[in-house]
Amino acid sequence: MGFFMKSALITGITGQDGAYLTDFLLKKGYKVYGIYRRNSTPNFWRLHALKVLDKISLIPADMTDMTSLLEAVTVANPDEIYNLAAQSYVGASFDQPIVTAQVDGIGPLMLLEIIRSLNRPIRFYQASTSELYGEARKLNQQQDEESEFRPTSPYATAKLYAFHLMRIYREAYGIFACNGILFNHESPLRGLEFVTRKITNSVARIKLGFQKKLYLGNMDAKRDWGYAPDYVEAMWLILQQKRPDDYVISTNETHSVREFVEETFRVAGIKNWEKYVETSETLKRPHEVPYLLGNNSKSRSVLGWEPKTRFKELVKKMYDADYSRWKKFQKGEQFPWDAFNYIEDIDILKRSERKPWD
Ligand code: NDP
Ligand code: GDR
Repeated sequence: MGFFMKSALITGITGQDGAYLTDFLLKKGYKVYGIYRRNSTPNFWRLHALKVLDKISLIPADMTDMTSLLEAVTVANPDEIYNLAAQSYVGASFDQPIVTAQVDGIGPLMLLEIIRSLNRPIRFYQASTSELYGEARKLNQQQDEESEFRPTSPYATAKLYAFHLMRIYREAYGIFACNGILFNHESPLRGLEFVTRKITNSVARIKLGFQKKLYLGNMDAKRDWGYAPDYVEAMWLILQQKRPDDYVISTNETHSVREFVEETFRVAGIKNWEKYVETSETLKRPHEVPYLLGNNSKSRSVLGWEPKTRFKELVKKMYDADYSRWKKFQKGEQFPWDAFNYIEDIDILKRSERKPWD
């Protein structure tokens, strides 16, 4: 271990961004610690896929449990904390608003309080989100650090609470706390419930004959989709600046869910995509964010960051990865735990479908 080796503590290390950030920080020479939740089934497939599981130290802790968080920070004694842990699925936040508020809102507060009480110069990155903009009053405009926040979900509301805490703790106590306002970012390691991965996984299955239809909700929603490995670099850059601040991280391009579907079927070489896609009312959200388009001028000029991967390349990377997982399964080479479409195969009743007596 080098004398000047920096250390980082990552919450949410088992998630998409946690895995890529781990890989990135290890390559920068960091000692990486991560907190993980005790589950009945281990959930390390992403860390395993990136071959980093044996290079990190894991500490059991939960974002709703102050004692375990304090233990994690004390044991890791980090120079930097990246708070990526969250109930991150917007749709689920309507079903579980209270746990979402605890994990996504109170969780970051507990970490800030720990830093304050330990009185150590720990730099803190908070995973803020373009969902904060919500239903903007000014339609179809780019969003930057100065744009208005009008959240439309319990998820975004909890994240907004945490967003303001970062500013307050840096102004009140001088803590180096920063928000990365990241627009959607995707990858082959994205969770299957998110629309991009649901689409690429389903189209790969359709191509190979494992699935007949793809069911979607609102196909008109527009998102500024980037590539997760590009975005974790921005998280790190945000904590390397002289002063703590907040930054938008985006590609400055927007596409609809329909365009994502069209492009995936095109890459798969399947014509007449409409034959395979149906929309379902039950997959629509009680309240929607219709349009997201970032303006990353500040991060370009201050951080020197820019996205490397564009929309078409992103779709292709994701589709190719899912196709190859299912192809290996077809050849009997491996069971695709990382592509198993449990959401399609399991009957999960949404709150709106349930009768009060169910
Ligand atoms: P994921 O859903 O892939 O990962 C979430 C992580 O949080 C998982 O490691 C999960 O653990 C962990 N977690 C959830 N609840 C708890 C808890 N109670 N205690 C401890 N850990 C918990 O999210 P992403 O990697 O995509 O996103 C990372 C962060 O960035 C999140 O905060 C998200 O809200 C935010 N964000 C993401 C964007 C995106 O497009 N990906 C855009 C903007 C913001 P487990 O594996 O056990 O479930
Ligand atoms: P989002 O991502 O809500 O933007 O949050 P998601 O991929 O879930 O939805 C994007 C858009 O697609 C529409 N949609 C569907 N979404 C899902 N999941 N499943 C469907 O079948 C479907 N059909 C249409 C949605 O309504 C929505 O408009 C992600 C998360 O990573 C957050 O944690 C993060 O903060 C934001 O991105 C930025």
